Amino acid sequence: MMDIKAYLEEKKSVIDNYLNFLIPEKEGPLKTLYAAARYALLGKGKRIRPILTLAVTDMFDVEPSVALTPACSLELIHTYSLIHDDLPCMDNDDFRRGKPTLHKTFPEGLALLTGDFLLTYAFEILSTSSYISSEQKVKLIEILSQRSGSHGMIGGQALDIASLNDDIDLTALQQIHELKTGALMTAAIEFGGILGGAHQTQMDLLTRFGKALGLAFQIIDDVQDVTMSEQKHGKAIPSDVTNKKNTYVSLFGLEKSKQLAFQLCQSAITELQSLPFNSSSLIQLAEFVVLRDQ
Ligand code: GRG
Repeated sequence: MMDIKAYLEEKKSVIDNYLNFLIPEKEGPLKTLYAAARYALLGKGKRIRPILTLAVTDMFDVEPSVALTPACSLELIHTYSLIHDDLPCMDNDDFRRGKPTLHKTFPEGLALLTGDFLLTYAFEILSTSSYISSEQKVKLIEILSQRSGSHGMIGGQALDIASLNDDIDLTALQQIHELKTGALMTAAIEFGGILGGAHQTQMDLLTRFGKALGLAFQIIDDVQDVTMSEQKHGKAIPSDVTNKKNTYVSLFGLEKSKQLAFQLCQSAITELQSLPFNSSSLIQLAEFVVLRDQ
C-alpha cells in the first residue's frame, strides 16, 4: 500500500516547480502582471486536478514529462476561476489559499487581467508543448475548452448565479455542481486517458469516474463550508448566510451529505477496478479527495 501523503507531496512538488518555471519572475513592463500571477498561483493550492492527471498517466505508464504541461494547464484554469470568483462583482472574498485575495493585494483591474492571462496561457502551453502529438493536442484542447466553458465550469457558474435567490431541487443542484466543479475534475481524468492512449470504452469509464469524483468533491466542499468555515475561509461564516445557499447540506443535512459523497466515491472506485491496470494510486487519491480533513 502506497503512502498517499508522500505521493501527494512528491507530485505537488513536481507541479509547483513546473508552475514556477512556466510563470517566472519577470523584469520590465510585464513585471507586475507576472508578480500577480505568481501570487495567485504559487503557494498553498492542493493541486488536486493536476495530480489526478498524473495519477491516471502513471496508471497508463506514460512518461512523466509528457503529462506535466497538460496537468499544469488545468491548474492555470482552476486558479483563474478562483481569482475571478473572488472578485467584488462575484463572491467578493477577502481570503484565498491562506492569504488576502489577489484583488485585495493588487489593483482590481489587474486581478481581472491576471485571471484572463492564466486562462489564455493554459491553451498556449498546451498548443506549443513539444511532448504531445498534434492529434492529442487537438483532443486535449477540445476537452479543456468544453469542460471549462459554457458546457462546463462557466455554464455551472452562470446557473449558480441565476438560482441564487430560488429554492432549487436536487436535479438542478446536481447539475450546477457537476458543471461548476465536476467538469474540470473530469477533464483532469480524461486528460490522463488521452495521454495514455485509452480506447473509447476506457475513456467512457474514466469520464464516469471523473464525474462521480467531482460531484463527491463538491458535496464534501459544501459540508466543509459548514463544519470548517473558520479554518477554510479565515473567518466565521454566519450560519444563516450559509443556510440560504443552495447546497447538499441545505437539502440533506450534514450526515446524509457525507454519506452520499462516500457512496459516490465508492461506486467510482468500483468502476475503476474493472480496468486492466494498477489503479491503486488513483483509488487512494480518490479516497483522499473525498475524505480530506474529515
Ligand atoms: C470563472 C468566475 C468563474 C467561476 C467558475 C470554479 C468556479 C466557477 C469558481 C471557483 C470557486 C469555487 C468555490 C468553486 C467550487 C470548487 C472548489 C471547491 C474550488 C476549490 O478547489 P480546491 O479545494 O482549491 O482544489 P485549492 O486552493 O486547493 O486549489
